[in-house]
Amino acid sequence: MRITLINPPNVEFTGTFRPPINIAGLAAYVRQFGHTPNIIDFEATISKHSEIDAEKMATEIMANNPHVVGFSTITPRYPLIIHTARFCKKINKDVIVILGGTHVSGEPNNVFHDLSIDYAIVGESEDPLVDLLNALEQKKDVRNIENLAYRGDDGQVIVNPKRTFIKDVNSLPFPAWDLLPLEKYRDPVMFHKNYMGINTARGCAWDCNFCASNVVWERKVRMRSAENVVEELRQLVENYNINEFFFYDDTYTTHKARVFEICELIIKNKLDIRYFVNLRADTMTEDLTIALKESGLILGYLGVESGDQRILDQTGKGESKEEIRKACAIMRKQKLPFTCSFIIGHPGDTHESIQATIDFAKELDSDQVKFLIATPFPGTELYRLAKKLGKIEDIDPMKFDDYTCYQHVAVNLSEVSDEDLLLYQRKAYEEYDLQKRRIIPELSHPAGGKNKKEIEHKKDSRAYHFTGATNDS
Ligand code: B12
Ligand code: SF4
Repeated sequence: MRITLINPPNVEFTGTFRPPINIAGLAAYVRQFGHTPNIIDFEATISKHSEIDAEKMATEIMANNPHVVGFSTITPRYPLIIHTARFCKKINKDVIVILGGTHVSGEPNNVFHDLSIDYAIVGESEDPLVDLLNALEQKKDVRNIENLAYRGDDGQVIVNPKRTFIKDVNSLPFPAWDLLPLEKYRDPVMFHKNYMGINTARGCAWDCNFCASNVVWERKVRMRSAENVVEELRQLVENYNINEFFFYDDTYTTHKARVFEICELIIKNKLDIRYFVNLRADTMTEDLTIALKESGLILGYLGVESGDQRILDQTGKGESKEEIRKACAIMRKQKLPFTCSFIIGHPGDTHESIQATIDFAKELDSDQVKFLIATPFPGTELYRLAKKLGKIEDIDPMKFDDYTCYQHVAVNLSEVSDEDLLLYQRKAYEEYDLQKRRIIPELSHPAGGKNKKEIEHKKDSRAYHFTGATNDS
């Protein structure tokens, strides 16, 4: 079967493009079973909001005459996917349209409100996708395929039971890099030239109330071996001349022994690479920081979430402010740059607790910050809470484009108003910037010449970095 896998465009523009290794992995997988995948990465090719045109996208998708079109779905992109799918069906009513990814895994019942969607696959999708393509090709009944969601005869959505997870994640093929527009993957702030994403594990052992990781991976962590990971890096360095990487793992530092092994192998194999990863404060130790830095880590991303211990406890993060302070001190001592990410608008967040978050951000003095607005993504604890409180009872799925964590308060679960949450978000960036200017004397120098430029660059960095980067470990 010919299947075209789609990464829809970002609804906020950040200047960076993240390689969709999820669909590149699926492409590599289905290819092993004789199917013919291709990938269209609209995130990489559409660079302005005004360029988003669902009809044009559908025309490009259908130009390949696929049997199946599969959209990777994160929540804010859902409405655009529906518009595009409608046009695909208009061009060829027989094309099969399927959805997969975190959004559909969280609320499969909610994705069939439009007739242009034929099937959804929930959770880990490699084997269910092959089963679906095989069944469609052989014109067999698809209704017993595990992980499949579909519209039953009476219009009712049926979600089949899930199959067990793939046991050995080393058995997965490397992503189909040959199907990606590799020259497009640029991140002018982080990296020097083209870079690639890599996943060294699936799942996260923790269970934070705002996080959507467990929606797909159910808190089960499966790790690739150090050898397997370094082999993927080696192939990218040697065959594609890519030396810069973003490790997409939820929490890269979960198992220290494996991290040490990967670091050692990178050095032993003389891989000249630079990379950045998501960390957890309570996993950071001095020896680990040194090993990471020596093997090429240029930035660690730390999810701090709140500066108020009561709120922090409520998120289920399982960390204390003291542990976070300690991790930041270690990274500062070892001169490892790091980003701290915070959430404003947690359930129960008050003016005081939000101010405590802003103050904690200033105290931690990370190299960069990110202040997100709390958003109840389908399948998360926050989503269940919002439902329980009756805040999303009659949610219109075509309004999911508000679920960006920036510039919108999709559902307010805090004790302060929507307007105030957005004001606090701005205030947080402003106060952090002001402090940085005081700390870095050359940046606080009266405007003019080089110094002014640096300040502008700093601001730009934030805009790039903090409006679309990824994870929140
Ligand atoms: C890279 C990344 C991005 C990239 C690109 C996303 C992309 N194209 O996939 C960028 C930087 C753009 C991004 C942005 C955002 N992201 Co993001 N991101 C990630 C990250 C770190 C890795 C994704 C990945 O490759 N995972 C590994 C692969 C193997 O897993 P997977 O994507 O789930 O894919 C599997 C299945 O879901 C399925 N599948 C996926 N696609 C498809 C398609 C088809 C057709 C089928 C059948 C199956 C299928 O098959 C795969 C293999 O089994 C995840 C964290 C995570 N752990 O996944 C967050 C994550 C996906 N992001 C998330 C969020 C919240 C965001 C933002 C909404 C908010 C923000 N500011 O961070 C923005 C929104 C941007 C926008 N406005 O559109 C949430 C998802 C919440 C949701 N319901 O949408 C996640 C899960 C983080 C989290 N822990 O909560 N993100
Ligand atoms: S926020 Fe981080 S630590 Fe918490 S569940 Fe998500 S990935 Fe795991």
